[in-house]
Amino acid sequence: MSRLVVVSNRVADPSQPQSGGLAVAVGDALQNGNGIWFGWNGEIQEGAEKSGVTLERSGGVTLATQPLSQREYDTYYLGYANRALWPVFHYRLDLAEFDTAALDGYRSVNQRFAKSIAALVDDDDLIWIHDYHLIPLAAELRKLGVENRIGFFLHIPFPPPEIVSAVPDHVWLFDTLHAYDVVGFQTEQDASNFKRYVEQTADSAGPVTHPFRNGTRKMTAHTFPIGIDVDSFVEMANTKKASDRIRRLTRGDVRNHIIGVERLDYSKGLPDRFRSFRRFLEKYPDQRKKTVLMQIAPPTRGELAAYAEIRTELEQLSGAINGAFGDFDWTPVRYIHRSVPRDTLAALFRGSKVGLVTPLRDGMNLVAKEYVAAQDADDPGVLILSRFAGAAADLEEALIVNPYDADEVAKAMHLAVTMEADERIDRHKRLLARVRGRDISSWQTAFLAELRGDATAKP
Ligand code: ADQ
Repeated sequence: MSRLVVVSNRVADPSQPQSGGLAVAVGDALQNGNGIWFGWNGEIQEGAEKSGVTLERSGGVTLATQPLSQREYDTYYLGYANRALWPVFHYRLDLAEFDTAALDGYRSVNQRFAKSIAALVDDDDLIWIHDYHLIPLAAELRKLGVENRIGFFLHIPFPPPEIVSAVPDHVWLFDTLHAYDVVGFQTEQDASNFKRYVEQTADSAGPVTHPFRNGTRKMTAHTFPIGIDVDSFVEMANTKKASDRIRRLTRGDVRNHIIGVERLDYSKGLPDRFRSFRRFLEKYPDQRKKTVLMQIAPPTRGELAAYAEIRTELEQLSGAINGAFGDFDWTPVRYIHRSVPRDTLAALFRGSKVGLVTPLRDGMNLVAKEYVAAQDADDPGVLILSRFAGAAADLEEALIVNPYDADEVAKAMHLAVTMEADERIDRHKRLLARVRGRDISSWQTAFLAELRGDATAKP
């Protein structure tokens, strides 16, 4: 029987709580079968370049992992994936840093992973590779003679060609995508940016008969918007433990809890969000003391300067808001720097009148969908969603905002905390139908059907 082999930079233990969208989505996708999850085990070890693969079973999945050496971590992971590709793909050329040693490290880790995977797969296994750390992996596998069907899913945005072509060696990098059978994007906009990039590069490199044809292999590019496991979120938000938590959260004078939950990352727009909340308190003084912004943001990639800076900036902003507006009995911003178990998150979402999801750029954003799923259908909260999150292409009944515009976001906050029940119920009903319509299982089913070459299935 053919197995599913998922490959991602980081392999996470599916039995532990996760704070990254990819870890959550992939963990859920693999639970259903005799799958293998290959990737980095999160450890840095001397001599890792020569290490073998460790296999272990966890939560119904075989985890196949390898450590990285310090040099690989500094170049492949920090240097190229997160100092060059992550900012570029999030439209932040100003933060991108390119250097040859980082690119070399990126290539060599992809080569090393390819050798390990080639030794692990059977001929009829499907290989599904995830995200920007591993773009050239299929090309390396092909060089080793792996002829399996291989798919790639990009969890983050694909920006317009005018931006991605600033990456040195972009022609090499994106050409390796042609080694896949299927390349998946989150939104139509990402897929269309990619098609435009391919057409423009092909134009400058000479005529081609088909933009996605490379030798004998035909790659197809499609949109597969990622979703969540809706029922498990609904269930988590409905337990007795959840209602106890909500009761504790909502006692006292504060009626309006506004919640934000994300990894601490500059793409998530947290400083702009804090400034918008400040504007809300300035413009609507009657809402002071009744409203609290709870921001949960565990730090990630702390070794990178851009991440350390944003942490300091947020601490200053929240301190300034609390200093200027707070009182003995009211702290306007509660800022928590750690991962929270998923059932606690579900309860916090349900107990919050407003879900504030305002990234400056985001591939999809699963938090927006989780917030909707966690609501009480008879008394739901309101989702405020950035137009620059992939999720906004679908979740039309959210209050869609421009996260750079503090006045607009402050106004949406006011509208959300004062919205009548009928309108909240109506918007939530439609949003929940959309979240259910594109859940985690339809995402993986559509992608895998396309990867198997099943002609009847269309994304
Ligand atoms: P992320 O950038 O990590 O994912 P997101 O889609 O919001 O962003 O997923 C985050 C996940 O981690 C959610 O399931 C959330 O509940 C969880 N999480 C966040 N903070 C947490 C905390 N403090 N404690 C516990 N859990 C926490 C990337 C892309 C996204 C894309 C996903 C999936 O950047 O655009 O939606 O992959 O493709």
